[in-house]
This record gives sequence, C-alpha cells and structure tokens, in this order.
Amino acid sequence: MRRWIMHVDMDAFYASVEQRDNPEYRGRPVIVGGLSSRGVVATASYEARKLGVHSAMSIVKAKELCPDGIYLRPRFAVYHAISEQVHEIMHRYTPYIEPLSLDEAFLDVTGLHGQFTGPYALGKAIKDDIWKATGLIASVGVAPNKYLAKLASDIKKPNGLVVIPYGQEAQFVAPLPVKRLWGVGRHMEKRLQAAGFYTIGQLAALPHEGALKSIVGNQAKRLYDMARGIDERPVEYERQIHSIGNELTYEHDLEDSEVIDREWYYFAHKVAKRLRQHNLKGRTIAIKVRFNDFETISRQKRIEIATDSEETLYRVGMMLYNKLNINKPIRLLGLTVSDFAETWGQTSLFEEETSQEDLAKAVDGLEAKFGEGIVMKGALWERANQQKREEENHNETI
Ligand code: DCP
Ligand code: MG
Repeated sequence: MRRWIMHVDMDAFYASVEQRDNPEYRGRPVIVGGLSSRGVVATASYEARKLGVHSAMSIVKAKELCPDGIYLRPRFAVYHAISEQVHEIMHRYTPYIEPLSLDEAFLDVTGLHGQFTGPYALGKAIKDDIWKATGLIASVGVAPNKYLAKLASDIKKPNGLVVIPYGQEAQFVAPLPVKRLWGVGRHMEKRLQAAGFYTIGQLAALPHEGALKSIVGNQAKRLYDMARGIDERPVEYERQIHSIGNELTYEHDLEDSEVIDREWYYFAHKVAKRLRQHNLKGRTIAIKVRFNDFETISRQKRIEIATDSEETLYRVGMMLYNKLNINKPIRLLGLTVSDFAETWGQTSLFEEETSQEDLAKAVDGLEAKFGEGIVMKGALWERANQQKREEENHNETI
C-alpha cells in the first residue's frame, strides 16, 4: 500500500492563542516572548511578521521594527493544554503520531484517505476538527514522505493545505532554493551556492551523489535523495503503554499463605518500580490467580488516586486476594496496573505517601547502581534467600 504522511503545524502558535483569547489583539501585531532587555521573540503573529519580526530575534530589535506591537509573556500552561487537545484530535485518526514540538507532528495516515475522497479531504477533515475544537488554525501537508509533508505544510502558511501527489515529488521540489532541503542551514547553503547549486532541481539533475561529497561530506546521499523527493524515514510514533504487570508461573504450586503473602509483596515491588521507570501512575489494580487445575480468576479494583507505590499495590492486591477465599494450590500469580494518569507536575495529596514516594525513588536509584535486591524490605529479603528464582517463567507485560 502507498505510504501517506501528514504534517500538522499550528500557525503562529503562541501568538494565535493570545489573539484567540483576547479578541482586541486580532488583526494586530502580537509578539510573544521574554520581555526583559535580553529577551527574545518566541513567535510573532503574521501581522508582526510583515514588519520583519520573527522567532529568535531579540525583543529590542523587534521593538525597533514594530514599536506599536502588543508584547506578551508566554502562557505555557495554556499552550500545553491546547497541544493535548490537538493531539487527542489526531489520535482519532491514527495512533501513528510523532510529535516534534508542542504545535507540530507527523502522522502516518497510510490507508486512511480511503475513508475520505482522498488525501486532500483527509487533511481538510483534521484541519476542520482542530479549528472546531480549539478555534485555532493549523497548516497541513500530506505527501508520500516526511520531508515532503513538512515542506507541504509550510509552503502555503498561514492556513495552508497542500497535497504532494505520488509521481510529482521531484517536480514539486525542483524549483525551490537549496535551503528548503531539510538540514541545510545557512552554512551549507553557502557552500552549495559556491559550487553552483541554487535550486533543488540542480542537485537532482546530478547523475549520482558522488559529486556532492566534496561539498557536504557524509550528508551527500541524504541530500541527493531528498532533492529527488525521496525520504524513507518512518514516523516514529510513541508506543502507548496501556498497562504494566508481572506474572509468574511457579515450578511448585503455592499453598502456604505466608509464602503467598510474600509473593504479593514481590509483585507490588516489581510493578511499582516499572511504573516509576515509565513515569506512570495507575488507578486500576488487577490480580490474576491460576490454580493447579488451570482455573483462572481475575479481580480488579479502581482506586481514587493514581499510584506507583508498592505499599498501595500490595495492600490492594492482598485485599483482592483475601476476598477470594482460596482453598486450592496455586500455579500462577500476577499483578497488573492500568488506567494511567500523567505523573508530571502532580503531587500526592498525602504527606505520608509523598515520603513513601521519596523512599521508593531512593531505592530505585540504589538498585540501578548496585543491582536489584540491594535494598530489600524484610519480605523480599526472605523471598530471595529462600527460593531459587523462577525467572524463565516470569512475564512482564505491557
Ligand atoms: N518557539 C519558540 N522559539 C523559537 C521558535 C518557536 O519559543 N525559536 C515557539 C513559539 C511558537 C511555537 O514554538 O509559537 C511553534 O513554533 P513554530 O516554528 O511552529 O512557529 P509558529 O507556530 O509560531 O509559526 P508558524 O508555524 O506559523 O511558522
Ligand atoms: Mg507552528
């Protein structure tokens, strides 16, 4: 199937948000950035860009060019929230999303345009969804690869929607200046121009990449491919983790309640540690118990506050287990956490839990340095001493 890649990029992102939230700024030059004398422009509205103001320019310079501009500090929390909203919309279309920054992402939309009248209609649909949900405009490019998709979203900004069809890749890029090649900065542009290459088409007309080696070194193949509209890089989407769990099939069935208790502590420890490694906290805790006759039972509980604490996992796991009233030998136990909440910026409501968290993190650090088991609570210590590990039966699930 033909690959189709989409690039979505919000127009003048921070400045557009400020114009959205303050109607009196609409149609006027808005500059968002650090406002001290040493501050720089994060972004400028298109009205300000007409006067020559652009990202990374000093605020002092911007004020020279645009003395009547509206100068604002960034409101990052608002931009983050909008970024999540846009991400959620893109997720309705595909899980294959590679975010590049707060306001920009690649999407692998291969096969999707079949549900629309074509890639243009697909791009239009996402653009409209973003507009309806956020009141902000995204420029969108749809093309056979990442390089062309990014180029396509940029070329008709603001409010652009451009499709580069199969078969027109090289033709599309040929008239553009060499600086439009991804990764060609001012330095490389100068070197290419000095060698007589001004347009991308001039590079593409070379019989092979060899001639470029003396000008751009090991970038020769990449540039030569791009100049012909070729770019095989995949969309590097983040794999979404939905649950984290550990389970273990025992060599000898378990019957002793003390041993079983210790196993739950062991699972709580393992799973909590993996949650912390992934910066995740979960609200749903599930246990799995398989008996020697292969009957299998699962139970789960949703707790109020998302956790990555082994104490909490242990307590809930034990409680679920005790309710089962078990009287058969056990072949397998497992504990899984799901229903994740973002952990960053979130603080625990209880001081007690905070100190538990600090302790847990300190233990993780020591284990990372000296190996697992260096700091062990009594229950785990006993477990490690008592039995040979059954690691080959051990399953980590994601
Ligand atoms: N940004 C920044 N500093 C920079 C470049 C960007 O702080 N040197 C911030 C402000 C931008 C946001 O990142 O609003 C997105 O960057 P873009 O390069 O996509 O620029 P814009 O979205 O502002 O404009 P456009 O995409 O329309 O060119
Ligand atoms: Mg942008």
